[in-house]
Amino acid sequence: MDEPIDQVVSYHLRDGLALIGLNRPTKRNAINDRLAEALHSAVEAAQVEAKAAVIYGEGAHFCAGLDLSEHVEKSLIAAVHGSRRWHKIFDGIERGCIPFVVALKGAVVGGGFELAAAAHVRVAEESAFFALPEGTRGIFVGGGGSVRVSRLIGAQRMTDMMLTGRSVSPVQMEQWGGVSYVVPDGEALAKAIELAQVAAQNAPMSNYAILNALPRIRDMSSEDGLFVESLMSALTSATPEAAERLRDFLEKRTAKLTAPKD
Ligand code: 1HE
Repeated sequence: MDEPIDQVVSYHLRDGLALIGLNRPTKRNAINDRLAEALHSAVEAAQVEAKAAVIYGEGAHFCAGLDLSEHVEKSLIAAVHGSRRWHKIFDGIERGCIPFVVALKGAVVGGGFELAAAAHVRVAEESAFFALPEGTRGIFVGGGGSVRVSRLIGAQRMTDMMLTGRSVSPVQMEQWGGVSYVVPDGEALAKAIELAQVAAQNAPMSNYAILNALPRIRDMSSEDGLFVESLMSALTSATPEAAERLRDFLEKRTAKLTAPKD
């Protein structure tokens, strides 16, 4: 498949990578029900067709969060169902079969930050700004942020962001652990693609373990986590890919690790 899933989300398959674009730039890629469902379809397609995926925003912003114009019309129960639906869609990103890298610029706000937090690697341009203005809007996070964002940057920093509604710079966010890379404007998508290509080369079982075992182990006691780690370690070691890759190293057919350039 290499066509828009819906006009509000673009989907392109390039050399085993799925490129998923939030495509509602006139509304700053705010997530309405239609965009959420189109994103879900794109994520599902990527899990089947690609070895890794990149999510980015069309236009000057990554995502302005929940579409407030649609939300204001919703009944109490529809709002609960809507939030639970976001949880399912974002869980599909976080705990699926392939790595997701997000390329961030402009507004990474509310639900946009929650979406970014569900991905595995975050790259931000210098123009990016992060905010959780739910408090000022009279609502609360509903896309998994109270779990993912608070674990990513710490509950106290998230509390500060929600109480004050302040914007946080990418450099500050990198210091907080919320993003892993800060790049000049215009370069986030290329960097995200480069990182996704690297992750796509890993053994599939290793990537599956990284995506699915790590977040679960984080939620376990130390004792249970170490036990599951041992099982996962043995399982990955028992695959043919591991045998081949270990032999390649021992017989000096792989590049050595080097110190970082920067
Ligand atoms: C929107 C939305 C939106 C823009 N829902 N329509 N999110 C927020 O509180 C962020 C609200 N948005 C903004 O603060 C600004 O729009 C931006 C800083 C992101 C961009 O500013 P700017 O000057 O480039 O654009 P704009 O003129 O403010 O917006 C362009 C259009 O997008 C305009 O519509 P128009 O019909 O007047 O052209 C805006 O109304 C529209 N727009 N953002 C609906 N969010 C699951 S719980 C998650 C809870 C949250 O995500 S809360 C955070 C919500």
